[in-house]
Amino acid sequence: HLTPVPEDKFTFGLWTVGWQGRDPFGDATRPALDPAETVRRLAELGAYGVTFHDDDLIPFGSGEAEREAHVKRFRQALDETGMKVPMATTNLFTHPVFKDGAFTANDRDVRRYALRKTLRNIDLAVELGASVYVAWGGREGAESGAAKDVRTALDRLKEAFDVLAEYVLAQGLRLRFAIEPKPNEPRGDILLPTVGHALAFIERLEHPELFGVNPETGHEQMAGLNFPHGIAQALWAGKLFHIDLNGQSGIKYDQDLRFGAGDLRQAFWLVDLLESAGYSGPRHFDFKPPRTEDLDGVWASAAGCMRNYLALKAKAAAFRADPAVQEALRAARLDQLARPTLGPGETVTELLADRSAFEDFDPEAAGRRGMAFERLDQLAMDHLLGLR
Ligand code: GLT
Ligand code: MN
Ligand code: MN
Ligand code: MN
Repeated sequence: HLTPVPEDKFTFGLWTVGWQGRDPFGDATRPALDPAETVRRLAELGAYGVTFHDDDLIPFGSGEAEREAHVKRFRQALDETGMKVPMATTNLFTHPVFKDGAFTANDRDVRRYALRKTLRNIDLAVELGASVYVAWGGREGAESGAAKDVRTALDRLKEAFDVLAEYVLAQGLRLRFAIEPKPNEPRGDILLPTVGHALAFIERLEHPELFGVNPETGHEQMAGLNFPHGIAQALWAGKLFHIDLNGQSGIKYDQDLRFGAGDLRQAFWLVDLLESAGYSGPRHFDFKPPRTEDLDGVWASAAGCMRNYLALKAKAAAFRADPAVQEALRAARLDQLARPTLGPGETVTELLADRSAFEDFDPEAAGRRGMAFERLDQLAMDHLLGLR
């Protein structure tokens, strides 16, 4: 059960294993990877598909003929291996033209260029079979107060997404957008910093039904947030269109560790949640094999992401199936949480008339009841540590 197969729906960004290890303090430590080769290696490891930024596949500034050749080579590798492309996205952050953002750059010509770059790659994404288009606004933000009028910038961000939605609808494309939040890095502060900000923003768009979120483990944790809770709210809202799985150890720079590294307990609860909720989308890894690794280390890191997911999936299933856990869940009254607070058809007038809800209720006695959460959580720990 620890050997990945395409049915597990594991996907990787070309930019993940392809990361050459350039960071703010050091040069690349690894050679560039050929996208077609990446497709083959990931297929051998048991992945289901790959995702890409326009510039991962077609180097920025390529001419038409070059562009065609890159796409052709990539498509050949996909056809040979059966690998899918469920998602694609736009690089709106590497080139200096995007130093002040793309859809919210103060310069209007930059914003128009960003829209054109995105529309161009949407056409390619759909041709390659993608049904989700990710929008990570890494440079939509600021380092200082007066530099960005945030309310106006949000108007421009809405405008951009409304234009993209209009395009998709007019062309009859089967494509939905997933907005990826991140609190900071590379900008000092980024717009739509968390899942919650993104969910609220989406409701202001002209076509909210076409927009969901692509939360990334480490990004929520950089803001000190509980990732499984954010994912649960996205699922609850019907907005988990995609997910970026990786690892992070607390509030610090974006570590992009392989999935399962970093906060292992949150990883466990996340897998438990995705699997019990019946999430059917790709399990997409957006990680960076540390720059200490050579190419063997890169593939070991990619394999580790999938192995850890499968291991946690087995652990979560065993946890849920354990009779002691089921009893502990009852003792913790999860079944009561599942019961609506008012009876079927009960009105607020009837609640007001119910003496047992107030006049005869004993808050002191209720306050003395233990919730039995510690025993339940220790059972989870025992499963995670292989003690059960
Ligand atoms: C970049 C970023 C990721 C985003 C990618 C999509 S690119 O690597 O750090 O979190 O998901 O643009
Ligand atoms: Mn990501
Ligand atoms: Mn990240
Ligand atoms: Mn990343």
